[in-house]
Amino acid sequence: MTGSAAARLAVKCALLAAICSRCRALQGGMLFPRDSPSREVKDVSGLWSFRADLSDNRNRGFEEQWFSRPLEETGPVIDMPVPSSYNDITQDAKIRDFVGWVWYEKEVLVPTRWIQDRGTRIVLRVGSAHYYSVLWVNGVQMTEHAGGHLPFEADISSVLRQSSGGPCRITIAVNNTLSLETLPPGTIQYMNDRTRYPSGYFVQNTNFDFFNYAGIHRSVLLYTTPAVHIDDITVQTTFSDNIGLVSYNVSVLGGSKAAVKVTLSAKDGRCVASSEGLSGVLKITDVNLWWPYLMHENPGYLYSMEVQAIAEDGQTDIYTLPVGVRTVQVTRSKFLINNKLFYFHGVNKHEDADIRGKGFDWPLVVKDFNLMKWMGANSFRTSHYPYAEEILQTADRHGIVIIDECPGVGIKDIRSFGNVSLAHHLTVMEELVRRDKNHPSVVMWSVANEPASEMPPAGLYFKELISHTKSLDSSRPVTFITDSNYARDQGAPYVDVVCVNSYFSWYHDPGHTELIRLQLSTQFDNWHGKYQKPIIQSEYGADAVPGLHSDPPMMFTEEYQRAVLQNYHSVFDQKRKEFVIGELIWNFADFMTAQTITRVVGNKKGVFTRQRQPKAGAFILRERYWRIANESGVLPTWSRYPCL
Ligand code: BDP
Repeated sequence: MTGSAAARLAVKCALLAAICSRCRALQGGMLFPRDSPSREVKDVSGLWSFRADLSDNRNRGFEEQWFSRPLEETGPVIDMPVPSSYNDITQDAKIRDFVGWVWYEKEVLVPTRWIQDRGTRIVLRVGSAHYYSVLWVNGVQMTEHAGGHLPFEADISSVLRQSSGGPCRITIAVNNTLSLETLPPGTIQYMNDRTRYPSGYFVQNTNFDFFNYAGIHRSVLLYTTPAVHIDDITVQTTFSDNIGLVSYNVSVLGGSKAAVKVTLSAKDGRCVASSEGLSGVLKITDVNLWWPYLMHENPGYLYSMEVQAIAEDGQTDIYTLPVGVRTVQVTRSKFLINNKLFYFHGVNKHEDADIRGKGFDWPLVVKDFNLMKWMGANSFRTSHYPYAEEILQTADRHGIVIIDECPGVGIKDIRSFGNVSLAHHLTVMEELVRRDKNHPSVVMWSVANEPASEMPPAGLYFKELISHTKSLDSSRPVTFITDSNYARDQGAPYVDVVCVNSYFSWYHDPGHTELIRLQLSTQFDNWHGKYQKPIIQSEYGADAVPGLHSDPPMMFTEEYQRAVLQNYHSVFDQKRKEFVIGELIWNFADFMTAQTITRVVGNKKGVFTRQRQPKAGAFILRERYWRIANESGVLPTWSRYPCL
């Protein structure tokens, strides 16, 4: 990373140009692409051509317009799988630790009928790319997007029609530079001591520990809709006795007059309710509610809501949305799902695995759900950013409850509480709610993790952020995750549920597990005393290097992790009779971090290794979670934990 002073300035500009996010107003819906009688989906993930722009100013790709011709004509390319982070795919540390623009390209074939039928809209959708993306088709810029964890898309019909049957060359430039205004925030620091660093040397600093994996992390899809199409659907559900109510709103674009028909079918295909018009209420007699895993013998019940938009010329667009009927309610000390007490016994996760980094991977998703169900977990938090939609869909089907978190992690610098940051944070919450509002598994929004909420602007910042989130979705509670020091927290007055992270005997009083019970009880009493709100222990844990043992326990051994958990659990058991409504272990699995002296090839607080093998702590949790689930008395005998 060397270069002249001019190049140095240019690199900063090129990096920062990526994140001076033009916070555009959000337009339209973000329905997950699905096949239907009127729609086709074509997955164009797979192998893409790839080049990191290693030029001193990181800007050669734009100067030489790499998007204007095939990428391999402008220099050497390598194979890059999509979806995947690029960082761990090669043997090159420069690629692993790269900061700046990388270029992806793929030429795909588009069915002729899509092009010839002028009534067909062709949309290109990227599930997510970290962090800032610019998208071209056949050299024409289609869209840009700021934010590494949410989808973006562009209508590419007219560009494809102009190239009359020619190829569809998709180029995506992705920049992982973080600034004080991105979510998460970060800074580029130039190292100016010429006796220690070469000219132009810089590093990217962040205030979160997980590795800043980058690249195209989720599927790239082409899909079609008719010209007059269903753009968005919003459902909200409730019930009374055995009657379920689904209120819906549909937005149709592409034509002024379209008739809308809605039918709701049960799992066996039986139509249980129907309606007409852009909005309405569907009434289901003998409703099957959506229940969390371990709260009912038939969890995750989903209806299918088929929406038809019939244009004046008779062309019909059809979209089918899975719908779960359930309610969520918070009192001063309880969390209720379908009017029944719900206790979160679950995990915090990361999208993280060997080789693929944060790239979406079905085998990993299914394995993780199997492990969560094996250990009796009924919930997880999407720490510290929105996860892939397929993960939420899986949770819907299995009845796993989700706290859906936006990427507001590591907000520690006072400059990240300014108006530009707030505007972007509001936009990200809008994008998140727009994408995830219809998932029954999502029961709460989390707007941030451990921000420096003691700083003067934090109070107003969170007031605005939380009230905006509530205005986007009045049906779910809102929280943010705080650290254990209640005295300096200015966001807590605005949340519905207090979520507290604490690491007693780890970051505080390391080695002293005998202090956990006292300190944890004090933490709970202070928070509840001050805010009179239910509390979730949203993080707690200890690093354990798998296979490292010591008795009496010492830090970093499996025995120590187990001792920490057991001490926390004894306090949870007292306080859950009062106002503690959940416990989420940090972390489900070990995950990669930046290299620092406090991490041994990643964060080892997982109760599973990064390869998903259990440590001693996993068995402690398994026994506990099943015991708690059995207390509710609703479990059918076949599902009971065998040892109890
Ligand atoms: C917590 C953070 C989490 C870290 C954890 C740790 O919320 O992201 O990974 O500390 O240090 O404060 O293990």
